[in-house]
Amino acid sequence: MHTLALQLTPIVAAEKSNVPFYVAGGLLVAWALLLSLVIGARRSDFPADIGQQRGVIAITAILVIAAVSMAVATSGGSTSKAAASTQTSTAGESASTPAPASSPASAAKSSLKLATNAEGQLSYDTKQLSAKAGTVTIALANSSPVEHNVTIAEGTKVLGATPTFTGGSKSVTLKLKPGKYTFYCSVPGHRQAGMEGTLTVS
Ligand SMILES: [Cu+2]
Repeated sequence: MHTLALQLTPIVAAEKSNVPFYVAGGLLVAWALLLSLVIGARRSDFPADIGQQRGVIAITAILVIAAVSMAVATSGGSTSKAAASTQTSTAGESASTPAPASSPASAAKSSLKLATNAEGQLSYDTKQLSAKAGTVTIALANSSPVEHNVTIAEGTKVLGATPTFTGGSKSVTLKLKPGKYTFYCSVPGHRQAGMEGTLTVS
């Protein structure tokens, strides 16, 4: 019985601001002290029979339930306040989340158009191309009678190329990070003749 009183005392002390719980807990502590100090000290054979034992258990159970339910009832108020503030902060987060989610750089798609010289000169119509980082498609239109392609390289590393063809249009699609790339025609002699340029990805 001493043990019961000692275990309950800190709980009551921690909830002093809570009057109903304090009353219920105080009754429980008082009951435990009554049992252990008064009855237990005076009657060494207590509880003497099963009836007394059941009575003690019943009263103790009622007081424990009362104390616990008071604790639950009063802490329930602060719990719902905590839940409300959690919901508020969650709503704040979800409101700000779509902004970064809607603008990932890797989702950008760029479509570039490039054309060869229709008269058969060894040149493209531009020496400068630019695109957003992400998926980059370069379509080459070659209406000259000479076969051409467009090859994309980073330094000396070839990343991709269209087929070598004449007539119509062919394209190459690459995933590119920001940086400077070169584009050129890999048909022998064409790059040296001027079929090259810079692709800037930002
Ligand atoms: Cu060419």
